[in-house]
Amino acid sequence: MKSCITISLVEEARGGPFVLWDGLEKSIAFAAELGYDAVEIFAADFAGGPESIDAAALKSMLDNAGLKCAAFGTGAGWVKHKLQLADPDAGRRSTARDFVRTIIDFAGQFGASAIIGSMQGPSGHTGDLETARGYLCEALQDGGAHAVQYGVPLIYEPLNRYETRQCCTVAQGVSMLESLATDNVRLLCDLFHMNIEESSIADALITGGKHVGHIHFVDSNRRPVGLGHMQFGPIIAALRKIGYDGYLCAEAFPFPDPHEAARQTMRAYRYWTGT
Ligand code: LER
Ligand code: MN
Repeated sequence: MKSCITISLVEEARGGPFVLWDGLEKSIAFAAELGYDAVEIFAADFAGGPESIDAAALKSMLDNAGLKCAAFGTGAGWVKHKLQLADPDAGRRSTARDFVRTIIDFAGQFGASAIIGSMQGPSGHTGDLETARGYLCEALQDGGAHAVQYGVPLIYEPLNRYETRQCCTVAQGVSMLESLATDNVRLLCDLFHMNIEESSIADALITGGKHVGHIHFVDSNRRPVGLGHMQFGPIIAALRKIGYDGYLCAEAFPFPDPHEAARQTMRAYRYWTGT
């Protein structure tokens, strides 16, 4: 398993569960200094607007630091533009899919995946559940097929019930993924959401099996690993049992501050993985 840490560039997401907030250059250098393998980036724009990431500059920052980019979040589509993939309005749905495709294309240059989290449709979306689920499946098929050209999967994240009415458990995620026309979508298992929704986090990871593609590594209270009451022994054992070799990515509140949260997660990562 490999270590990873989140960087947010989206001011509107302040207060959210992202660890580093100090811009790409400083955040990447700090992650490298602590020995992280990769970063996950939450950005507002990928298509050349004023808040857009410069791909060439990012590449050279990552190369200089010896870091990989594991994934890019798509949630700014919701946070900034109120776009979501299950919007009842066909035009808005199509704009939401285009936004996701832009991120898949951007991420592809880095061998990284795009993550569908809050873009799946929040808890308050209108319309009936089955229709909303159908729209989500269409979008995942579209995005999963689009990502094939980059040799990476699209990543789908079940969220807790207060954030979505789509999939809240790993089992629901597995059965949705198995119904898709593409096999290029994997699950993001966020331990914070799982702590709310699953009867056993370890058993749920076993259920996820080969579908597990990314982990948000965080404690029960969404603080960095070690600062809550999550039982990590069985979780790590379950990940080993399913042969998971992807990232354990710190997506946690920057508590008590971003740098200490990053250090705490790295200490916990080393402890639990024995590295
Ligand atoms: C939101 O709760 C979350 O976990 C993020 O990873 C998805 O946008
Ligand atoms: Mn998450």
